[in-house]
Amino acid sequence: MTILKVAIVMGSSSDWPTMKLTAKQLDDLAIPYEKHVISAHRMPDALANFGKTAQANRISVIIAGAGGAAHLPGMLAANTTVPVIGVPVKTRTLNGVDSLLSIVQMPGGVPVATMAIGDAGATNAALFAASILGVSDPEITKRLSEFRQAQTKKAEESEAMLDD
Ligand code: RP5
Repeated sequence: MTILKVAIVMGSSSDWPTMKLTAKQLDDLAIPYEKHVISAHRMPDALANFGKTAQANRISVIIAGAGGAAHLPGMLAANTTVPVIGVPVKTRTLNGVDSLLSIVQMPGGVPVATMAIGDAGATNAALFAASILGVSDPEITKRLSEFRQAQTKKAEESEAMLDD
């Protein structure tokens, strides 16, 4: 049987307003997911355990959102071969550039697929997960194609809305 579960993991409940967009996009594509708060620096043992058991728990893609010194996605990736998609959460101090650089600059050997800062990244993480899962699930690819077609139609129709 194909394993298709996604895990959304965030470093703090304060990341949820951003990561909620990932959940919404997965809902829209009818992709099942679970969500967890696991802080890399406050819950290091739980983080390692989550990574080490991810495959056995039938998780196919991990989407990890964190802000500031955002080591969560990288440390999850260090503990599993399940693909990890990182979402840099916007911060008040450095606008999320800190989160972005912390996540994107993984040394060679342990990759994290890094999305854009904030809301766009959270939405794209779900869409990227759908692309990964679609490799083995044609139904997900079909729903993803429909999403793209609807998006194209909306963009085409937007021209008619322009003011004089
Ligand atoms: C990170 O620190 C979290 O991912 C969050 O973005 C940031 C702030 O966390 P809180 O202090 O709001 O819990 O670990």
